[in-house]
Amino acid sequence: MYKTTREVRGLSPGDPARVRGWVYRHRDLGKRVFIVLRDSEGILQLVASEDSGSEVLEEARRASIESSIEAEGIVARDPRAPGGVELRLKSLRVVGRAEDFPIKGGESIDYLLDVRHLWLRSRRLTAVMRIRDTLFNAYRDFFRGRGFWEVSPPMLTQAAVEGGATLFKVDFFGKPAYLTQSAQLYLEVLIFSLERVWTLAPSFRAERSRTRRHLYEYWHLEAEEAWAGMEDEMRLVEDLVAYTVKRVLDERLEELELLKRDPERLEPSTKTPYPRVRYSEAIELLRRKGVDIRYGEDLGADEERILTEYYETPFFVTHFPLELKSFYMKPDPGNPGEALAFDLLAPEGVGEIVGGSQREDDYERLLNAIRSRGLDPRDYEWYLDLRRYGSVPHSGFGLGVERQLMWIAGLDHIRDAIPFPRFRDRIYP
Ligand code: NSS
Repeated sequence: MYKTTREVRGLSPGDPARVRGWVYRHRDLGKRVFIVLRDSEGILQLVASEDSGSEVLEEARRASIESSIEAEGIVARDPRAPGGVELRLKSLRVVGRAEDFPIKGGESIDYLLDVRHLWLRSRRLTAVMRIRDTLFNAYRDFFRGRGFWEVSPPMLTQAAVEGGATLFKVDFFGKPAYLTQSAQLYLEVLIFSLERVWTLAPSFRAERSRTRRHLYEYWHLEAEEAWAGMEDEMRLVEDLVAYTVKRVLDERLEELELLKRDPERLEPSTKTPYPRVRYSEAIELLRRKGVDIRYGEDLGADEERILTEYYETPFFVTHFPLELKSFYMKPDPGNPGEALAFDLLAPEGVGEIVGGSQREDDYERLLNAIRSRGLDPRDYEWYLDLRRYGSVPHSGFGLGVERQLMWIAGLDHIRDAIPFPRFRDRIYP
């Protein structure tokens, strides 16, 4: 039976153990060879010495960086070893010897992106991927606990949800089709039978802006609820985000530490409610800070970053001017120029991670909204049907998984929140 590096660290000196993994570091001191072994759980020092026998010593010399190896030895304490434990080798086998590994440290980001398939072995990216896994599990547990149904909307679609500018066109047997920007319209269909639904799937955006928080393909967590207003939806979103942050703090402290991410910064975000600020107030806050912005203008990344300086947890910006938002959003009955819409902004400069709203549930008003944005109502016939047959007040939201992960893991660029990022006009492996 093989043990993981983590399990070996839990053994006592003198215990035998078998391990396998990849060579993370290699140091040949002649009479002794030190190998740091990496597996999915961490790292462990292996030592081959004259006591191991000349064959083991020879094999240890051959074990170049990133070779895969199997080894057997006796656990010993050594304060100089990472984690204070090492394995004194009795046997060693190189399974797949690595050629000279192209990543040695200090390479440029451009180069590292070219070898992303190898870079993903780094401890830093491994830690991020492990946190990502925890998030995915936490999303599912949260929604199951709340009685939501998980559904599977399509990726190939016929119409825009979030505006035509970012649509990826696909040649669908000579006719145009698009990659989905959001599952929302399909989730709206499904609430008429299941009432509360959610999904976690890729969304695609042909973003013209190259920023550190935009991908062409990202993972989108979306939910939709019948009988829910904007306030209900905001409470759902803050509960979801607080729950998932708590799960990461409970399960992924080692990873956060490896990423030099201070858990104390995340702790306040495990508590709700999160602050709420109206768009009009946000404009005032920004103007007081000397930002040249007027009511009616959108909040860009820079404006969002300045707003995040006021809060140490995520916070909502609500009631945006209607014309800034998509056709499906319901106007505030008390203030018809504003949408019952909210964004959730993550602190520490990250900005928007969630966009949500109450949906327009009136047939005529929705039709007018579609027309007034220059969209073709024929493309939205089936969507309009939902308002013809038993329409119901409802709300929903979408969360960008990589955006949330960027914030939680303290990443300065979204590319490292997903194993194979699609950005900057490139498709890496
Ligand atoms: O455009 S959104 O703000 N809203 C929607 O798509 C709604 N139809 C969702 C819904 O109500 N069901 O996108 C939602 C989130 C946004 O807050 C970001 O966190 C993320 O999706 N997002 C992105 N992440 C990474 N890269 C790109 N390009 C991107 N665009 C949006």
